Amino acid sequence: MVEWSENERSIISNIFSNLDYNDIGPKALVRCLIVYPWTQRYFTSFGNLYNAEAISTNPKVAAHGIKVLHGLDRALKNMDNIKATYAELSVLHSEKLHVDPDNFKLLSDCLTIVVAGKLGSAFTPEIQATFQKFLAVVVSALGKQYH
Ligand code: ZNH
Repeated sequence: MVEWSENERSIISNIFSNLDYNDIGPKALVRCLIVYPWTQRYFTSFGNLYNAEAISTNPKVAAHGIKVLHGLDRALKNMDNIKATYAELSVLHSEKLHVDPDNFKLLSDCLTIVVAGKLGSAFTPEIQATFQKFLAVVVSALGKQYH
């Protein structure tokens, strides 16, 4: 099981309580779709994703970015049981959506970059390490139900 120090817990809850989901969620997903274009294949139902401009102004992409970011709330509220918390979402991504689990890491890296850009110098190495630890645990949990 993953252990969290009191300091790590407060860092994580601080980041999320100051996060503008409606801004950061879309930016992270947009960045992922542009930088790793093969991730677009899962979103054909979202319409026009022809270029960076189309991706960044697509309302369905924005809405989904917000939804995914809210998906992280579950981990936040269940820090000591992240694996079980994502069991159902892991099955969904594996069996129904057929999302290659490598993509979870790509999106989490994009999220880290966007959060870093937002926080600037407040995103200290210690905060970065804790945030990336948190995302790594989520990514691992989301990949757990793949066979
Ligand atoms: Zn995912 C969906 C989360 C990643 C793809 N997602 C989803 C949802 C959620 C999530 C919450 C919803 C579900 C329901 O409805 O029930 N994701 C998530 C998270 C993450 C993710 C948390 C990480 C971090 N995804 C992802 C990726 C991808 C995806 C990476 C690809 C690339 N998802 C997806 C899809 C879907 C989802 C496709 C479906 C959409 C629609 O709407 O259809």
